[in-house]
Amino acid sequence: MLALPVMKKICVLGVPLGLVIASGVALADVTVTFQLAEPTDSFGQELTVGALGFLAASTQDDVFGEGADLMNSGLSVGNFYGDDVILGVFEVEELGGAGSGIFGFNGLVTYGPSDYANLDEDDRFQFYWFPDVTTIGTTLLGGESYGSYRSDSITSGSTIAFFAPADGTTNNLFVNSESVGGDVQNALLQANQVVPEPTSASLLVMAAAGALAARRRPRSRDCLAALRLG
Ligand SMILES: [Ca+2]
Repeated sequence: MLALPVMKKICVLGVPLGLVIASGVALADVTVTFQLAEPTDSFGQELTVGALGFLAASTQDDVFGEGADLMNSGLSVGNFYGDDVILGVFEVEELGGAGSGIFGFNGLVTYGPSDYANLDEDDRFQFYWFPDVTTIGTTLLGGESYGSYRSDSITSGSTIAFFAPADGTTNNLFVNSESVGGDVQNALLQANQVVPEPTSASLLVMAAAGALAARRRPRSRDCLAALRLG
């Protein structure tokens, strides 16, 4: 019976049946089947099953947050860091099933035209992966190892490059390293970046805040003493 309202919608809009995708996906939604095969950690070793990565979009400029920009970002769909927003979170699995020996990310990203502020067609996409993060929602802190990748070119098997596709379209975005016969250099899929530790300047600010709090403490004790005396 679920099919009835959909059929009615098709008649009203005059849209060909072929444009209606799987249930739960509205006509104007963007869908991207994303796959990235054989990313590696900082040593060039295969990631372990369960390690997380995310696909992000930059909604207002052409650059993505890197390094310290990622500090305190929560690793969940819909979270913004600056003007960049996380569209999908994936975990490493054995692509092609157990025994294939090929590890990577694979999943579907779907969003509607008004799901994310300022996200428009042709906004840039970028993928990040975190060899040591396995819990969705993790807050990224200093010292976290990560890699990031995007390309303006459409690589083999893909229908789009790393740009937001048009509303209502279904797309493939595949990234396959040379180690699995793809056309992306292995070195580009190595996690060779680190979220920096807090700088000495920010530590000074924290120390100053601590000193201020310490100065306030005796005063509050004085108030308590005055209350008791009163
Ligand atoms: Ca940006």
